[in-house]
Amino acid sequence: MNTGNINHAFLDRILDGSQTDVYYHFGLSSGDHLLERMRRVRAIITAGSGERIMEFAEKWSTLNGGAEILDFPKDDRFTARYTAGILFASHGMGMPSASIAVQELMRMLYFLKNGDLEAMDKVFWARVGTSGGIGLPSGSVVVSTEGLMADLKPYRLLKGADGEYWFNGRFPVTTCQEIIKANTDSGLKVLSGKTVAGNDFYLEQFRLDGAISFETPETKMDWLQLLYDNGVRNIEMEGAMFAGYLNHWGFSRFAMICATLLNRLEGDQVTSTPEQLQQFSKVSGLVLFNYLKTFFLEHKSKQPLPKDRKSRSRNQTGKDYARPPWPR
Ligand code: R2B
Ligand code: URA
Repeated sequence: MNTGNINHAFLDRILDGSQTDVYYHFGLSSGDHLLERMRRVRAIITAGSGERIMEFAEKWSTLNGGAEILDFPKDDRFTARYTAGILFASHGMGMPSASIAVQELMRMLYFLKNGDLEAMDKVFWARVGTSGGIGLPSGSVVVSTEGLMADLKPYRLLKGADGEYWFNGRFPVTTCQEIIKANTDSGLKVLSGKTVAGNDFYLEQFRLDGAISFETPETKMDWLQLLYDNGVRNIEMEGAMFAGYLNHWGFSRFAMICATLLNRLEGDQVTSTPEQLQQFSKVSGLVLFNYLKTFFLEHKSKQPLPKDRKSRSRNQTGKDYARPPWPR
């Protein structure tokens, strides 16, 4: 973990109880009893839609002998569920929305792990989603090696009138390889490649079918070809930020797994039937679960869960924190 990039000034005050943190978009605060039941979290799985999150949580619960599913109190912005060591959370569409989810999830995780950076680094993060493929048959699954923006540069944000904040969009190589390996015998088409995140489904993905269009068939094809030649295999709307923030904090295990809904070299509109779309969206979930089953289910007995509830941990400021006082 990269302690210099963690906002200790704010987050440590939550640990020592001098302040409560409000995870506003999830409808929860650090004083909520619900969090106390999530201390053993080992993975944070995100996806765009709340419906998928509920499906994932149901499936993981079933695989864990019907483990209890904890509901978050609010779901008008994001939907979140916790079951059997995994926190599942939706993030909506696009980097502005997903960045809110990722920041609040990180704040929760810091609190849940008592600021213990070693324990936090053991947590696996993933985004599972859909995308437009480049030169791939629909239903292929891309495990991203790097998230870039439409100009093939990493994620950045405006720093007021004073320049930009830049992030590193690379996904950890080992995790990407492990996911692909866990799916070798699945019969699914799973491959690695770079991913571009557009800030608009239409303009920044060079579509010709938006209500605004600045491109011609030639400029669109030139852009798609440029992406392909640079190793990009799919286009979505969150990956550059997702990798950028997790790298910033220094996590070592995170991934993005996206199914392709169409081949952008053949068109812009998503014309698949609802049944096909459901199948495409299902395959990225299958790829994720084949990995989760390998690393979080089958290895369970070999990797005892940390005894979070009783732990005292030393954070990077060197201060020893007792478990903070929350209502029981
Ligand atoms: C993939 O699909 C959504 C747009 O339809 C967006 O959230 C994304 O990244
Ligand atoms: N999601 C995207 O962002 N783009 C596509 O083309 C398909 C899904």
